[in-house]
Amino acid sequence: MKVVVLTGAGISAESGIPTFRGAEGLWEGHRVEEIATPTAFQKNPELVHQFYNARRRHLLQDHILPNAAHTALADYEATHDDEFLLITQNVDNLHFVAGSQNILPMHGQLMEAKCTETDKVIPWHLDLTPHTPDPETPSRRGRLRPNVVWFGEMPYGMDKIRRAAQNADLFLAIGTSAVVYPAAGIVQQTPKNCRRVEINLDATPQSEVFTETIRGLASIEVPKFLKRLQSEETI
Ligand code: BJW
Repeated sequence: MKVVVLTGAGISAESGIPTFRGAEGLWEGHRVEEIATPTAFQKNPELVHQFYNARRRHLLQDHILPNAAHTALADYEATHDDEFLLITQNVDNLHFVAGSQNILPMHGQLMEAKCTETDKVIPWHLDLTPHTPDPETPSRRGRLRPNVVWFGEMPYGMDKIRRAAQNADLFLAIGTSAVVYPAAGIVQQTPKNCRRVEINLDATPQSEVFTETIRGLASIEVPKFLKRLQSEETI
């Protein structure tokens, strides 16, 4: 059984990382749609860097750890003997820390920086400013920006995502509001006979496309669902 999982901010909420569109989804009064754009970065790079510096520092705290949902996905993948792809919209590294292997971070990673001249990506754990040079650009004109995908930019891995979705037997969406495209449209690319399961606290604009909807906390419902799936697979 070929499994494709799509995760969003809801899976990391119980690890202490705020979601984008929840009650506490504003950052200093700004909506993510106002900050996560190339235009915002051009107009006010200090503000955009502050947003990502704060989130990077938050993620680096010792108490920010994967929760039972991240761990259950890593454990399931470790025993699964067919294709498994974990697509995450999250820029946190909690799936990596949990031990998942085949991860596609389609909106990039907070712990990486990208050169504005060469697009080369390097690991990065420190604060950035509009003047932080790329240590590796020969021209010395390159500056570093967070390696995250802003509105209007192309997410990573779209070809791989499309191929995996088109071949999926099971598509599992966890903790995503399904309002940001192209991620929200991946479920529509799965074949007719694909089992499509949504785990979320609330209904989403895509809920009707799923064959099963499970309402509840990811930390409870993901381990429960994957355990059920494993017992179905062994029958
Ligand atoms: C729980 C829970 C718990 C809570 N347990 N559940 C008009 C129409 C359609 C599309 C467009 C349009 N105008 C423009 C567009 C395109 C645009 C877009 O989608 N805009 C919409 C806002 C309308 N998209 C783009 O620009 C993308 N690029 C693009 O389209 O390129 C062209 C292209 C064309 C064709 C093919 C391919 C490409 C780029 C989008 C980049 C998004 N970037 C961000 C920021 C990343 C960096 C950062 O982190 O700062 O990505 S925005 C932000 O939203 C972030 C997230 O990954 C993304 C999705 O949010 P997510 O994860 O769903 O979080 P929330 O907060 O929205 O939802 C949390 C959910 O969890 C909720 O449902 C809760 O109920 C649930 N939950 N706790 C279970 N404990």
